[in-house]
Amino acid sequence: MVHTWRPITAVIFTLSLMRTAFPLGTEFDNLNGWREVLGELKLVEGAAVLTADPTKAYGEIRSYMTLDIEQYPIIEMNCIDGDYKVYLADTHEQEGEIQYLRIGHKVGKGPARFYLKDLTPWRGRRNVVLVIQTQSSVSIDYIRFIAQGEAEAPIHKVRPIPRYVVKKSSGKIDIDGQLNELAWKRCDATPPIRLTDGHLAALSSTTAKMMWDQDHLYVAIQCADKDVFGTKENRDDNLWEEDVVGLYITIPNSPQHYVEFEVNVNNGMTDLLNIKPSQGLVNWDCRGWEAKVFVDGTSDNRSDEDVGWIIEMKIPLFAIYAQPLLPERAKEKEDQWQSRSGKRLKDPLLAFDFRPKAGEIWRANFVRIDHEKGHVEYQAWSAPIVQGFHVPERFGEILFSDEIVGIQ
Ligand SMILES: [Ca+2]
Ligand SMILES: [Ca+2]
Ligand SMILES: [Ca+2]
Ligand SMILES: [Ca+2]
Repeated sequence: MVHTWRPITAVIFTLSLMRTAFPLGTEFDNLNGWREVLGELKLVEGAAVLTADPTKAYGEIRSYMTLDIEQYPIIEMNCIDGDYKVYLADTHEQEGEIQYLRIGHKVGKGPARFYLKDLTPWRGRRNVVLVIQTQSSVSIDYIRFIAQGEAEAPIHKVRPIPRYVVKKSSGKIDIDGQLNELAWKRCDATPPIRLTDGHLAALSSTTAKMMWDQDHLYVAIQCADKDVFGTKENRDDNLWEEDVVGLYITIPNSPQHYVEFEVNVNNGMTDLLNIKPSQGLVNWDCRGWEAKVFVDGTSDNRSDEDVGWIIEMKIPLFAIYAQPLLPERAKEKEDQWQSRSGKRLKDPLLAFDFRPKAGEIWRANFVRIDHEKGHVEYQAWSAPIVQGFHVPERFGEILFSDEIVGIQ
């Protein structure tokens, strides 16, 4: 029987909207009959979401599985009934300028390993995708990534949830995009946040700080950025289509509801109330939210080299804890109150104090989408690991402390 190879790229594993690298030991199984599998394949421990679409031609797919080729020197596959070729492709350049590196060819069924040799010119590339070209009859049983010398590759560990201690501000904070207040100088920053898989360091560094006082949460985010990019500037624009930073906050007793604040380089501000993951009510506006952006560079010239941008903001705590979905929380409090007093209140949200207490933990995440001359990077303080940013169960923890910044 004479086989004919299908035109380039029978299957590419893609992740829509974001790039992800799969941790060592990640194994894709249940790929039998992958022709029909167009939906999601969830991997163990939430490592990633895999979407296989063998019908699509290469150029139609806009985002790809990213491989860290330093980390995965061996690709092991099992092919049930046919031949296949395996390539690496570099998609860093504009579409149409994709480079291929053929790394293996297997004829006939059975498992095979592909050793990534002579990768010198490919090292350090960050847009490497895995391309598997098959004949029409092939089924892939599994694909795994194994480190050289580690045939028994350890199952990856899910990134732990980070915690940030939010201390009290030691003085007045002017929301002017300058972090020259003593309190900011004394306030600890997060380590540079990583790509959304939680493993790869970001090209453009992002760090965040938070403080609070009786009524407000203060947030400072510092973004290194050689290509500060943004055209949008109106309230509630789709800022996530350009350079943007975001902050998600959820509160106790309301785990699936969270507020979202987005700010871009032109001081565009977008706020939403998410009633469940990715269902944001953009009409929700946070009264009293202030944000000021300082850009060290030019957001209207992409040919020069910029330094970065800073976001300083102040969020009224009331607007978060009294957001419209909180009546459940208020009802709980009111029921307790009624059982003691025998009365009911007209507006329990106003009557009870929902401010965070010292020792209380809320959930939050800082995220960033960074465009840099055609390359897009998705970053998160607490790695969502699965697709997209809207994974409230993966938000980090912010612990409200009575301690004042800079005072031990
Ligand atoms: Ca300031
Ligand atoms: Ca809004
Ligand atoms: Ca610029
Ligand atoms: Ca940028």
